[in-house]
Amino acid sequence: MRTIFVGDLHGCAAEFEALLETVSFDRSTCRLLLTGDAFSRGPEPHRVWELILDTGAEMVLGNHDARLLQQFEANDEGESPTFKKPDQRICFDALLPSVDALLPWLKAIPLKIDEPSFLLVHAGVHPVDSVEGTSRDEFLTIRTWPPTGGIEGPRWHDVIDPLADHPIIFGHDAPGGLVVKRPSQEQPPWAVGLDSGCIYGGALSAYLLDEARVVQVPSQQGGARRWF
Ligand SMILES: [Mn+2]
Repeated sequence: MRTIFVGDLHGCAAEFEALLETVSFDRSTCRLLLTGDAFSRGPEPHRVWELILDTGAEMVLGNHDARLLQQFEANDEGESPTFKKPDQRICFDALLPSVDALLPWLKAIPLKIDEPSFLLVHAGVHPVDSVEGTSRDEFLTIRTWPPTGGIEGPRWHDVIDPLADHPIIFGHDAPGGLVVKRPSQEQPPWAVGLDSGCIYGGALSAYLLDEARVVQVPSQQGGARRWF
């Protein structure tokens, strides 16, 4: 089996399909894993959901997925979900017809997938306390270290010691862009950050673990979709 990671989709289904084709994805021979933030903000959240079902993709929970889960849980309990931005309601409404399958799927998504050959998280891990000492909020949103709450400054992966033979794959940091950190040119990466800002007009990125190689397709969003 090949192992393929894909970065933050944010509803960019067309780019997801293009990337799957570019890497010759085949469900019978490939394991597909997503860095999270699959649906929110973008143009086609429901098409992304269909592609997740078609491909059998696994995923770690992103901060946007966590919020979406909260909204669907509120709705499920007969309460009114809270929408802080208009695009959140658009995404919720688009996915609502599939809520019976989507809600249990979202509830079951882990904060990390930690295996002998990789660690997959949405945002990152605590650079001092490592995986065991990482809080839920840090798995979902960590970016700079020391934490600033902003997008400027050194990142957690600028500080952390590499895990031996165990690359950390993550997303979340579109402002930081694609990250590929290697101990040396000849060695495979120990850190791979795959949020290359597809929703903001950047690119959608995949990492092929077995080939230790990044593959990208260009965004089709034209940089025009900015709802926040
Ligand atoms: Mn995120």
